[in-house]
Amino acid sequence: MGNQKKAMQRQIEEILREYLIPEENYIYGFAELTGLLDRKFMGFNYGISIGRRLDNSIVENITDGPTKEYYSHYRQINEELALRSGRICARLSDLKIENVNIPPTVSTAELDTIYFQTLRTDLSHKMVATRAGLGWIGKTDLLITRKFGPRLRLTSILLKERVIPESKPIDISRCGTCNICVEICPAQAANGKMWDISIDREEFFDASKCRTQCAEFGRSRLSMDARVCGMCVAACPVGLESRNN
Ligand code: B12
Repeated sequence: MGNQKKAMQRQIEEILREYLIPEENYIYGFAELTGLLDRKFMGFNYGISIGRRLDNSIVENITDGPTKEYYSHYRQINEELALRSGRICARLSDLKIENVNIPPTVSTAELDTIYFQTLRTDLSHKMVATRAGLGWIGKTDLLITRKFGPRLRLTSILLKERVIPESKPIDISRCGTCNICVEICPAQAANGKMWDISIDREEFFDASKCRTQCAEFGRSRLSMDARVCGMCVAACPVGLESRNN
């Protein structure tokens, strides 16, 4: 890679370190996405995956269902991710690095209209994260990272140019025989099958069962028209182990 691209790469890492603070709350990585994205992202074959950890004490209060505290926490983390990735994209544009900022999630209204049938949006942040080598997909379809387990929320920035360091994608699950999230899922949405990049979500996880349960918890526990649960996030032993990271 030419010196100019190497210099550009260093500048990108400096910008990320400047905005993704405090460092202990963030992970990020670089993804090669050629051939993996929706046509609407034509030409954007590279990505930056960014993960922001959730507060352990709030996650661990999710025992038999979501709490109001968890709901406002994950919305606050969405806002923080959107703000930080927005600022990073502005700096990348200053350097004439073409980029697309993909928002952390979609609204409940969009979930219930545009994405109602498929529960599939234009870009899977988890896919960018596995391509960046940040983690694998667990049995209840969460990204599991060594640093935070599934206790994180994600966002992604797409890039046109290969001004990113090489990354080592993770293609198969490292959950082994653990079935804790499968058993604790109140919707019984997972069948325990292990993920790898050749199998589709539907083969191991029923997202519509998950949504129905999330909606029911929104009504019964938060008196809100919200989709929230988090029991799989809280129960994962990799997340428990990650507390001291
Ligand atoms: C639609 C959606 C939902 C739906 C459906 C959930 C689902 N599992 O599909 C509902 C409303 C039910 C939901 C619920 C929740 N959600 Co939600 N949701 C989304 C949203 C907006 C789109 C996901 C999407 O398009 N899925 C389509 C399917 C096909 O892809 P996928 O599920 O992302 O994952 C597949 C690919 O990544 C693929 N893959 C991975 N690597 C590779 C590599 C290659 C080469 C290939 C081919 C494929 C591949 O493997 C996965 C399985 O097939 C994302 C935000 C986003 N844009 O990613 C947040 C997101 C997935 N949700 C998130 C969370 C935290 C939740 C909840 C825990 C929140 C809560 N409500 O309490 C629950 C439970 C989630 C669960 N166990 O999955 C986080 C996940 C963080 C993590 N640690 O993984 C995300 C990323 C939001 C964020 N910004 O952090 N959600």
